[in-house]
Order: sequence, then C-alpha cells, then structure tokens
Amino acid sequence: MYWEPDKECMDREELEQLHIERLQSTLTRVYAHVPFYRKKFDQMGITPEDIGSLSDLSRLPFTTKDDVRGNYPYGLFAVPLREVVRIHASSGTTETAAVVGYTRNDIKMWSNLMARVLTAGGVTKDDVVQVAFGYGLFTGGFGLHYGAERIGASVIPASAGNTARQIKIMKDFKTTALVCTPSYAALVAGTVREMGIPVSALSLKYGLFGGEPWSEGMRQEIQDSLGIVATDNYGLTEVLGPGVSGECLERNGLHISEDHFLVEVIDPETLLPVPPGRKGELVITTLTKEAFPMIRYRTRDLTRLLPEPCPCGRTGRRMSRVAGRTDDMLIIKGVKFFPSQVESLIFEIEGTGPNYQIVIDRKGAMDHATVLVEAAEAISFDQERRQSGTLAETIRKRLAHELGFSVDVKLVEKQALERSGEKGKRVVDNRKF
Ligand code: DLL
Repeated sequence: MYWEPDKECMDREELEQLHIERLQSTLTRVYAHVPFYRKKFDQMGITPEDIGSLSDLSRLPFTTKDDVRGNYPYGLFAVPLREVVRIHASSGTTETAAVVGYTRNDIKMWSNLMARVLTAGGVTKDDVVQVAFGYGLFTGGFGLHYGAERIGASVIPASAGNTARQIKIMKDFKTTALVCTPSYAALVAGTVREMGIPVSALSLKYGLFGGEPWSEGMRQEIQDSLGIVATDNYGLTEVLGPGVSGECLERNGLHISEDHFLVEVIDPETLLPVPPGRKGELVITTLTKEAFPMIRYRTRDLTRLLPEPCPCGRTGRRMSRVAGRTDDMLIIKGVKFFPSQVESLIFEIEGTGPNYQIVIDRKGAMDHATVLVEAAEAISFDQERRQSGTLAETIRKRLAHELGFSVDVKLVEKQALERSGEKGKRVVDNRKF
C-alpha cells in the first residue's frame, strides 16, 4: 500500500531529472535569500548556474550543525517570518538548539511525507493512532500527528510520559498503532506485562518507532511482547523532522523520500563519497523546503544505502538502520545532548573539579545515566560527607533541569576517573544497539 504511488514508485530516470531541476531551484533560492549561503558560494567562486548536473553536487559546500547554531535563531531562514507558520527546535540549551521554520507548503509536504511513512508501516484511515512522542519544540509529536491526520486515521495526541495512563488509553480507546521512540515502546511493553494485561486485551497491530537508534533484537522483543509489526522511521530537525525515511512492512531498511531529499554517503574523514553500499555519514540536501532549505547537511549519522530493489515496489532507495554517529551526541530516553552540555554545567558549580564521566546502562528497557564528577578538593569521608551529598544533589537537580530527564550523580575523589591519554574518558556507554 502506498500513499503517493506515482512518487514513491517513480521511474529512476524521471527521478534523476526531478533531482536536478529541484536542486537548481533550491540553489537559486538560497543564493538569493540566505546571506550565509551566498557568502559561502561566493567564497568558493560558484553560482547556482554552475551546478548543471548531479555530478556537480560535490562542488557545493557542506552545512554543519555549527553553521545552524551559528545562525541562531533565524539566520538560515529563506523566507520572511511572515511566511513561516511553524517553528520547531532540536533539543539542547536554547542557544545550542537548531531552530527551524516551516511555511504552509512545508507543513503540507511534511504531512504528506509522514503519511507515506505511516502508510508504509501499515496505517490506514481505519486505524486509531496513539502518538506518544512529545508535542512541543521537538518535531516528533506534531510530525507524526499531522501525517496520521492526513491519512484520516483517528489520532490520539497522548504525548510523552505517564506510562500507566498511556496503557489505559491504549486499552480503552482501542489504539491500533503506537507511535513513539523504540525505548519508550519497550517500556510500554514491559509495563503492560507488569500490569498483568494480556496482549489480547489490546487492539494494537502496528508500531512506528524512531527518533533514536535501536536494534533488530529490540524490534523482535517489542513485536513479540506487544503482538505488533514494528517499523523504523528516521529524520532530523535540521532537515525536516521525522519523515525523511521509513520502513515498509518488509522491514528491510528505510525508504528515503528521494523526490524531496538528495542523499549522499560520505567518508567522515576524507569527506569523499564512499563506494556504493558502504557505510558512511549521511549527507542530505533538501529539494522542496521553502522556509529552511539545507544544502549538503552533514547529519553525523552513520548508515549505508541499500541498492537492491525492495519487493514492496517502492523505488526510493533504502538506507540501513542508523548504526551510530560520527560525533559524541548522546541519546538517552529519546533526549539528545552532548557531553559538553554536562561539562559546562558542572564547570559552573563550585566545589567540582573539571573531570567527569557519563556512564550509561540499560536496565531492562530503560536507559539509565550516572554522572561521576570529581570533587575539587579531597573528600575527607566523615567531615565532608554531608557536604558532598549536597553538592551531588545540586548537580543532579541542575542536570535534570538542563537535560529534561533525571540522572544519578556521584561525587568521586579528585583524579579518580579513568583517562585515555591527555583526555578524560567522557562517556562509557554500556548499551548494545
Ligand atoms: O528525532 C526526528 C524524529 C522524530 C525522527 C520522531 C523519527 C521519529 P532530532 O531530535 O533532531 O529529530 O534528532 C535527530 O536522532 O540525527 C539521529 O541521530 C537520531 N535518529 C532519529 N531517528 C532515528 C532512527 C528527530 N530511526 C537525530 N534511528 C538523528 C536511529 C535516529 N537514530
């Protein structure tokens, strides 16, 4: 089942023609309306007219997360604010977040691409879709909500959290499709079991999960415990939000909506394309976005393109599930952050040394983070015990406030933490994806 068969099953030759036309019009638009791009193109001595074929793509500059942050908040918008009907932002402190905008057409396009993903994952207008992603600056809630509504499904905007209530809603409202992060789905599955609710008491058929990495093993577990077919979907704020790619019921990789995105996979060291089918960093150029076009955005996500055709008949190439990142961004309980955010916060608190370590474990379905912080002075056990307890509590509260989820904090002796060479070892991730 397709949402837009003429687009999803488009002939590859026709698609390539569309690519070049849309690329040229995007380049013309950013050159005219985004000073950041005009300056970059001028410095490199290129104009939009120089890009006559797709093989010229590599002449264009990359755009990075730092470029987006450096233009905070609206510097990369290609339309005046009066044409922007929605603003979203990636997680992070306000200044480090990527702020993105959508015109009315962008929202329409986004809804359609989300409808493709949902349809590919089995959802029809007869479904009751429970969206358990956060609604807010995060793109997950609204993105999937609009897509499901576009299909004509009955949408429950449950938003994130309160698992027992989610399950009650799921049971009473006869939810047939659950939409959330895979780790939250695993938590829901575990809680359903703990509450002694038999799967037969639920009406669930499909799960559409994304926003963070997960494994094939985790898919099996969620599918078995909830009695559903679970598909993966991918996207990122800077490029659109969810809706860039999603699996069909074959569950063998995520179909990219290539009529809207031009994708490349590069070696993150040499920045050159990897041979077809090899793993590398995904780079995306948007082809139809009006408010926030992106040229060769380095996603930092590692994946590979799967060239073999899919039995479902879609011609959009597939990407393998995201297998990690080329930077140090962490995703815990669906929240994205960088160790540097933890570092600057610890740095501001008196009594802490400069060294810290984030230890991540998965207990059952749940991720759990412990932040070990070296004290500035030696902790003499008895005398300072109470004081160090207070310090750990202060750090814990500040981190919970900054990150939006709670972590354990343990104060350790000065120079107690492991180092690798000059640097402290900032992250110990014991999870398996
Ligand atoms: O997570 C958009 C999204 C929401 C996608 C809901 C799917 C479902 P950001 O918060 O900007 O946007 O985070 C984007 O999350 O670069 C990946 O590292 C990671 N990510 C997103 N989807 C997947 C996935 C949304 N299916 C960052 N598998 C991306 C692995 C994913 N990682």
